Amino acid sequence: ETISVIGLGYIGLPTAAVIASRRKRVIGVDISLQAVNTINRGEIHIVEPELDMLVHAAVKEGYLRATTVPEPADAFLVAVPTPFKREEGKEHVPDLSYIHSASLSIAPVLKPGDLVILESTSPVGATEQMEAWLAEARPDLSFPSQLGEASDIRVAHCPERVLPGHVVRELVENDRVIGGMTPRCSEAACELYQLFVQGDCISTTARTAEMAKLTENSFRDVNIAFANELSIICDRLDINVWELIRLANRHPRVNILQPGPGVGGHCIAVDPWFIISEAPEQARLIRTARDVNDGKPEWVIDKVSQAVGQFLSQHPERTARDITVACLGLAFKPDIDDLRESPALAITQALKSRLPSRLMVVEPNIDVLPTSLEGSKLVGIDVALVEADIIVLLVDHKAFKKIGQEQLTGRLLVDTRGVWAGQVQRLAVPSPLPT
Ligand code: SAJ
Repeated sequence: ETISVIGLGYIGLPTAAVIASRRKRVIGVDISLQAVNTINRGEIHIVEPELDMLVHAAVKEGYLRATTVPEPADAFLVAVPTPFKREEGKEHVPDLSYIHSASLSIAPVLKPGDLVILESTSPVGATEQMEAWLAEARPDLSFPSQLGEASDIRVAHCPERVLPGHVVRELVENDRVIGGMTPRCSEAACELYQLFVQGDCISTTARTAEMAKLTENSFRDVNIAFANELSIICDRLDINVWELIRLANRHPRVNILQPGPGVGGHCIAVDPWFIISEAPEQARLIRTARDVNDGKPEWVIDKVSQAVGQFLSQHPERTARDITVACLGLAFKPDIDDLRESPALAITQALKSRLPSRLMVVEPNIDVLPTSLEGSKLVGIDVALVEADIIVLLVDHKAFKKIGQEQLTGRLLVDTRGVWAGQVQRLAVPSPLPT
């Protein structure tokens, strides 16, 4: 049995490597020749703990091989990006072009009995669309006679749900929702996942599986929005939100998430739009949560401006030009190097263009600043702690949690993650009085 994984990114590559580690022959396919060459050398082109060893072993033992052109296999797992795009008047329309090109590329090598699984997070109806694209593009079929029960291949949606940073463990331990186009398809997909999944594999329809994935990430987005909204309310009322959440969470049925500078990454800030774009009139809470989370960076930028004003009123001899603001963290969440869709990066960029002050950036997980921050200084934490007048904590990286209170004295702090403000009452910049 040969399994092909289409798309060797953050989901596809770990999945290919885990299946290969079960001594199954895996062919990985990617449009990037550079990624393919890297993998075939037994190396990896993304950052994910434990993945390097897994890929190295799989390639060395001959179970994993990468290529840019699909080859025949018995099962195909499609793990390609599903971003959103702009379309006349609408800003967030799901972009299925990668699924479309993946379908066109595998159609010529499909044979009766093959299994095609869509793992990419997708809007409701995408799996049905993929099945149609496959049938249409197959040279050996007279479209559209063979869809659903009549199809000679089996098609299912099994959304990935692994947490970046814990992918290798979660791929094996998490339960899987398996949405077949028909019960026969679900059965075949379950059998495949049971090769490496220790969690339960639960069958449903493709549409329900699509919506389940979108629901999981929207649930998190709505709950983070609740925490972010609380942080803004508490700031106005001069209450420490971190203490407040700790206290409220002592209730047996309350479990509030943590506020932050906004929601980043390519999942939680994207997937709710797939629901909103299908049901704009009904998805009111989900849309508001998106707006609350997307509005948080601007609120943080305001807080930093207020801190600058406060600093200058305490030091009348200084000017905004000769004070130093240090931004701690650029990644979209702690202890990773991923800057994509990061609110910390967006805030730092805005501060760079709007404040006349000197800007220092601390991000222990990268070596070079992104081009959008050219001209700013990437410094170590020690330098920032000595030179900064205002410290803006944007990511709760391990290195920042170790900073002691004594290293912060005399500085103004804007702590968006509660690393310091969570420990001590009123360490955050005091809010102006309610107007
Ligand atoms: N965040 C907060 N407060 C919190 C939790 C998170 O502000 O209490 C922020 C993070 O800082 C980050 C963003 O939310 O900017 C998203 O981070 P995350 O750790 O919640 O999630 P992701 O995007 O890394 O991964 C999510 C996961 N989904 C859920 O937990 C429901 C993961 O299981 C999915 O597989 C992944 O999306 C995906 O690929 O869809």
